[in-house]
Amino acid sequence: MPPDLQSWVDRLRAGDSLALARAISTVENHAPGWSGLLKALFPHSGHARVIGLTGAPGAGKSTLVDHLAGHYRKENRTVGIIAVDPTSPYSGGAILGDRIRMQEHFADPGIYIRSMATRGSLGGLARATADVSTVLDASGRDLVLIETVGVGQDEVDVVRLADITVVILVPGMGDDVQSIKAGIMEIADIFVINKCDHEGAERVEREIRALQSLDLRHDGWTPPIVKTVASEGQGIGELVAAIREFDANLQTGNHANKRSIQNWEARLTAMLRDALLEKARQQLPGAALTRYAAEIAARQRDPYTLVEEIVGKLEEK
Ligand SMILES: Nc1nc2c(ncn2[C@@H]2O[C@H](COP(=O)(O)OP(=O)(O)OP(=O)(O)O)[C@@H](O)[C@H]2O)c(=O)[nH]1
Ligand SMILES: [Mg+2]
Repeated sequence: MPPDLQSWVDRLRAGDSLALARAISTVENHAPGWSGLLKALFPHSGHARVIGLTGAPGAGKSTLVDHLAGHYRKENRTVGIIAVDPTSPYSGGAILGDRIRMQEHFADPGIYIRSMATRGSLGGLARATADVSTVLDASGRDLVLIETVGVGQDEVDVVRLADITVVILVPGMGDDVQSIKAGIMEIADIFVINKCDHEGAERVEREIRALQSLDLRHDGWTPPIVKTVASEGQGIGELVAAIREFDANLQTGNHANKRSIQNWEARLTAMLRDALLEKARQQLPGAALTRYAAEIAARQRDPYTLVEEIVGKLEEK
């Protein structure tokens, strides 16, 4: 390993937050040296618990993350927070709001907070979040909390990489459980009904129970439902306990290992797809895809032969 890379890695692992910030930016932007850095960091990862929290815009994710982080700090555990904020209509304000709310933590080196809004960058949001999570993990953080708005496939992919997935629902807001994608329901290890100070929490609970009776899971775990009023700090202890219990269950009966293998298979597939696509793009002359598309649309060319040709050329090299 080049000596400057080695010293970067050493500083990062010793808790140097500048080295950490630089590493995260490098990895997020695929800046020069990103892959060498991840190769060097990967062997040091795998120790953090990664908790994904997802839910509709404004459901109270940041408020919950804030309380969880505070709780874990009291237990003297270090925390990394990734606020994934890809949905442009909310991002500016939400990130600003998060910043203000999190300000009290800024003085605490045991909490590192990073907002990401990288939709459209190379390889997509899930890839970038996964890599940033690996960097935080390798830096020795005990917990990595990932907040993401649960709306699209990208977000589902983001929380899929977590060890523990918390889905946050709220009463009312036309945000019935039915309208939440089945994909998100399936990946929930723990449900939180936040804003229980509003009316309708029982209805949300009934709807979750009804869906659970369809038995979507294969590991025998029935996701508990935790009711919170995050803005008042109510129910945080229960949420921490639910996370601990799920974690304990995960550690028994090879569940953690199975899940890890499943996650890596998905991640590996995505990495391969990105890398191959990137390679194909590099081999095609600029704007070739647009020109091919025009030819295909005019039926001057068929896409099946074209794809075979492009992939064939990749194989030759
Ligand atoms: N009444 C009530 N308000 C809450 C509760 N939890 C959070 N809020 C408020 O709801 C608003 C949104 O909370 P956030 O924590 O920013 O929600 P979020 O899900 O992170 O929002 P985005 O990141 O913008 O999607 C804030 O004004 C919170 O103070 C709750 O339990 N009850
Ligand atoms: Mg938020």
